Amino acid sequence: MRQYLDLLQDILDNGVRKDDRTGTGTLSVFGRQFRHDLADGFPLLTTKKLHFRSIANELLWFLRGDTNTAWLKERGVSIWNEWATEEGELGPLYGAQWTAWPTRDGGSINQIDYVLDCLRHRPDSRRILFHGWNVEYLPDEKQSPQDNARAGRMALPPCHLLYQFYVAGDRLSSQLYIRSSDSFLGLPYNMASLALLTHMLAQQCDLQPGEIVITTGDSHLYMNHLEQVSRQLQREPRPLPSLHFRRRPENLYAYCFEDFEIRNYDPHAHIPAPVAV
Ligand code: THF
Repeated sequence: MRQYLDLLQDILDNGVRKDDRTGTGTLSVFGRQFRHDLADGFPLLTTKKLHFRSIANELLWFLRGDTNTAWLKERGVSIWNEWATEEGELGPLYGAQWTAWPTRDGGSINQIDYVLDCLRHRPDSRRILFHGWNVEYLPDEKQSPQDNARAGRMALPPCHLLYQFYVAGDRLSSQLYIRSSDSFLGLPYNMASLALLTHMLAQQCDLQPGEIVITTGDSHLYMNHLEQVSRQLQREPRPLPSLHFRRRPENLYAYCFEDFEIRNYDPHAHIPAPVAV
């Protein structure tokens, strides 16, 4: 995960001071990419302890098509609370667009099923992707996340929005485009989440996990994360953990947190940082 630390250093060295929607202020660079071969281990950061329970349950929640925080709360996951209404509603973001993109006839399209079908029957396709940027449901930028959710719009526009898959031989690779990358808090989550999804799709489609590629647009560090970033950069990365499945669920939607086992995760201590809302 040297490349992740190199990106943090790159932003510190080359970042331009920019204001942002949350009023926190950032250092920002534009357009970066890094890759990781899943054969070299599961990309869960070792230079600070990450909450794999939050990462895995968030992905399962997306795959449920769920956009209410209640299911996450039952599992002790609080990472979406700040943007939700009192009823836990977030509007039609991630999970809704992934599994139930609304169609003009009042129906919906499950983009994840489309990806599964491609991987099984047309693995050479150059169209194996799903997308979260449904312009009709983007928030009104003048309103709060909660008011947008109440009006049936997304509380936040998707940050990680385009997922593309690629099969060569029996190896499944994936690439994720992140338009706005909170590089200290969000990016480590996105990286582990993409890796987990790639492992799950590979297990379901009888493929081997290949590489993950992450491409970031506005790649920033919040001004109130800089001290934490310096602390992290002083740490030496440790060997990566590995991911094992305890069973093969009958389909992609039947996984639960207990199906995943992270072995040999020996990170440096967690570094707390405030999330910009
Ligand atoms: N907004 C901002 N400013 N950054 C983000 O990364 C982000 N997201 C999602 C939506 N809006 C965002 C929410 N994802 C944490 C991690 C991911 C989040 C939100 C918050 C966070 O605070 N992580 C802590 C631990 C918290 C926990 O696990 O309980 C950490 O130290 O990693 C990115 O998609």
